[in-house]
Amino acid sequence: MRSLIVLVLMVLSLAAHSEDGSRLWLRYEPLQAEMAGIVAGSISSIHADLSQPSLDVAVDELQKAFQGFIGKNVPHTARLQDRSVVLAVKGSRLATRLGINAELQGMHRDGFIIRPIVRNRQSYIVIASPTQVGVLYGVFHLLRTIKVGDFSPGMTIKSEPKFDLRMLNHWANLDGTIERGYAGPSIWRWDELPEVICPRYIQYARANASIGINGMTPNNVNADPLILSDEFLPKLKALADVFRPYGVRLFVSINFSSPRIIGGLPNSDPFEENVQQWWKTRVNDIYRLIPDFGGFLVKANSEGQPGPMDYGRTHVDGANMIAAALQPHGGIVIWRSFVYEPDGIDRANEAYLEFVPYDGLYAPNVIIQAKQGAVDFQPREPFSPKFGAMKKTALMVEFQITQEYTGFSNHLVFLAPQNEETLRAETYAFGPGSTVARMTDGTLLPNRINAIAGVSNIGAETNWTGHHFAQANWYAFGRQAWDHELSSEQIANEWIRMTFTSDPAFVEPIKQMMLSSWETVVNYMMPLGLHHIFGWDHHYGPEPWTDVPGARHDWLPRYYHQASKYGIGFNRTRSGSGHVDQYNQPLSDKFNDLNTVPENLLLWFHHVPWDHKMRNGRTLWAEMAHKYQEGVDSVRSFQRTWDRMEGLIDSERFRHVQSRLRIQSRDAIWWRDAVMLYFQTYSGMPIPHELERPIHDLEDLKRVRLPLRHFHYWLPHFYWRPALRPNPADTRPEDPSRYF
Ligand code: GCW
Repeated sequence: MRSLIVLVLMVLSLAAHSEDGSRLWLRYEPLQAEMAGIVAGSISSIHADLSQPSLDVAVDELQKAFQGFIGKNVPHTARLQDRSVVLAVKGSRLATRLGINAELQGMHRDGFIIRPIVRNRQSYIVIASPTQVGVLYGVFHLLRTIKVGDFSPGMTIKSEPKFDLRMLNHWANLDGTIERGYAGPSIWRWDELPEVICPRYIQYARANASIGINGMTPNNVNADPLILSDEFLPKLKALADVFRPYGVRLFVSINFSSPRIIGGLPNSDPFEENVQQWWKTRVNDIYRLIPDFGGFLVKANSEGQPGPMDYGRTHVDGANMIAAALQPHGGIVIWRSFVYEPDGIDRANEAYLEFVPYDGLYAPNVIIQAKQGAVDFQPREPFSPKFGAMKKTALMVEFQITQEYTGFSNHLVFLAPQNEETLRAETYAFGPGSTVARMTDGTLLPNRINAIAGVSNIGAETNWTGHHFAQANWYAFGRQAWDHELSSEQIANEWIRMTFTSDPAFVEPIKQMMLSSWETVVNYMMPLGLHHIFGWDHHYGPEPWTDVPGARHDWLPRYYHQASKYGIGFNRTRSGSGHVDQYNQPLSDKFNDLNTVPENLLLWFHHVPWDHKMRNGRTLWAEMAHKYQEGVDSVRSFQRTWDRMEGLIDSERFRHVQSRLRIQSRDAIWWRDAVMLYFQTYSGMPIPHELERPIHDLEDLKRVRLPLRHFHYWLPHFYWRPALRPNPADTRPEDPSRYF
């Protein structure tokens, strides 16, 4: 009796936690009858002839999946059998016996083939790759095709990643907080490592392997030098050991002043021999513990971080010095180009001015990591012109998966279309076809390191990312890093089916909702090329009016919107900051000319009068009003769409998403009212009468204070900027339970 009660309790507790989002897209729920029949009929066992860590993981994954999919234990057999799934690594006895080595010749080391082979009247589904990790990728691909409904036992698939290094950057601090993290504290428990290996680390590595992510930095780019201390190296080793079977290589974000701060040297000048020696020795120490260590990610001379310029040296001097220490071990330096010196004319120009003149001078094991846009991760930015300008230096894109500027984990925003827009953007570096993707994936600039990075959105929350739909952004980044030609639609389709259900009544409307969600957030936050009109520091809500006495002008919204009674927008044309000329022709002319600039970037490149005539005949002012209203209307339609889904999925996730959509809807109205009412004080024009009226008063909205204490984890780690100060004119008592 007692054991029965225990069993019931176990089942109940399982049920209670089963749809909490912790399983991500790796939910192996029973297949629909037809696919279950096909799988059960074509797969009877698993065979892999050598025991290697990644193959063991692969076998385990297949067994788990088939158990869930068809409710059957598919055994791992010592011999080939009819209807075996066969896992073969190039050059192994098994691969030779199957005669598959030739096909793997010249293939990317992470690539794989899935195809049927018939021998002696037995048929197998073979998953083969040049490496064991490649086989694991093939296994995850097979499981995806099954879940998405594309599987047939006769199918042949050959897949290779477009980027060699597909990595996540965690902006997690060593104290457990995460800069710009919205899903709870960090999953890295440094205080417990290396002794305690939290099971989440394994799940993390597994999830990354399932989408092809093969590199990561666990710590913030605003880096604590302690990460390289004697105390931390064994902790790093423990993580690297966990990740290795899943093909995820460990990198570390470093602080340029480490030699001085933890090495006890008088300075960290890259020209000093003892500094160079310090890096060499430390790097050797790391490789002794972690032979496949990836290298360092560096944020230098940016936002208060130390760097070579502190000693009158250049980015090249700094990057190449560290690269020299890593080079003998095959490690690389990923040097960020997110820099913007104060007092320039235009922040958008800065990184280009600091980096492009040094094109070609970086060591071969240095790669420059540039944010997708020229300023920051704004809701919409044109791609950074550096991607079309640096032809002799390896360059990689940094996307932001965490939603610093798109509503945190409160707003449903599927970012794949944004990444897609950047990756497919034409730079014209070598004429048409020189897209950002092809400039960085080794196609147009071969023989260089090629890579892509995303700033991770995961934290310790049960569902990993705060919002269930934010998981899709982690998923999409991995899929796009593997293949930037995949469409956002295909990625959404896969993710929905794996994460929720294959019921078309759910898949189709939710796919449409996801695909329009990025344009929606652009509309209700910053349409028509508006940018950086966020609240000071938190970057969540609207504060186009913010003024912080003594702050750098390029941290304040007014610098970006430049609104006056005459008009609005940042003049980056030849009569303004000249930023347009950092782009190649014909883009520079196109952006420079008011008649040809894409209207969704109008105010990014131009300062225009309020009554400027848009191509649809509306005034700029009216068009802005329409865009904001469109944004609000779309979120409301998301709410309606979502409510119709009740019953098609579990109530746990249904309710969670429903409640976040409510916040998003409220926030969209907040944005619309705040921005329109504020700019109206300049334009003096009425909100078009066919549109909804504002429901707030501007003065009330100006008094909104975010309940910061509820958002501990997005407070930046560095305290060199003035903290949010209460508005002295604000006499209302603070009510942290509401925004306004
Ligand atoms: O957008 C800014 C963020 C900072 C971040 C910085 C960067 C890690 O507001 O929090 O710092 O970018 O990318 O370095």
